[in-house]
Amino acid sequence: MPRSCPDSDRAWRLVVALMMGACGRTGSAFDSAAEDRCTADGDGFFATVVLDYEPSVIDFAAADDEAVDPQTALGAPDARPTPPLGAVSLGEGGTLTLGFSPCFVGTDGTSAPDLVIHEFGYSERTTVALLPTDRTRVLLGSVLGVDGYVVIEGPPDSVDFDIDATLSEIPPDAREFAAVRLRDVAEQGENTADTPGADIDAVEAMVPVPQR
Ligand SMILES: [Ca+2]
Ligand SMILES: [Ca+2]
Repeated sequence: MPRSCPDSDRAWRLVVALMMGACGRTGSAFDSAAEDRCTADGDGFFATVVLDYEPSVIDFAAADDEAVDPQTALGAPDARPTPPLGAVSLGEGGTLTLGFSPCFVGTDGTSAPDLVIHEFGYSERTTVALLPTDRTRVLLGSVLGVDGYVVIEGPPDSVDFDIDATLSEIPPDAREFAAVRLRDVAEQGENTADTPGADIDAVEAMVPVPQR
């Protein structure tokens, strides 16, 4: 399917939408309620909003409605072995982009995981990329991809990502992101016709910080 605009434009539109949402609620960049909620207390903070969902360009007969409902990737893990599954299928090579309003994704500055992907069913590889905030976008230099995202690496088949390790060359204060994009790595993993690609149950930010 042809894209209506380049990936970099799409990324920037998401940042603008996120910032407008924050200002619309509060009328200011800071939100005291957000400061209360976006606190790293060890429990993590789960994605709250779907920003984009583009499953495989190849249509598939979904196992159930929830298998193609990106809302099932929000909140705490709740996937089940029988329908409704509570997890969304990316399709072969598909993408899912999630936000964490009223928080941004931060890091703890140590080797502890900062982001955890809760996948359901067979483990299928995904590429994880982070959308900078309006503030951090200009601080990232060469780690920022042409599509406006920063790809982060983890051990093969890992679900825990230490953003600090991947971005050690940029200042800790610049390691703050507005959204997480997951892209299924096509042509690997189990062949599951009605739930193709990675099946995402939840995405957890271990260090949520108030939007600013
Ligand atoms: Ca870390
Ligand atoms: Ca879920």
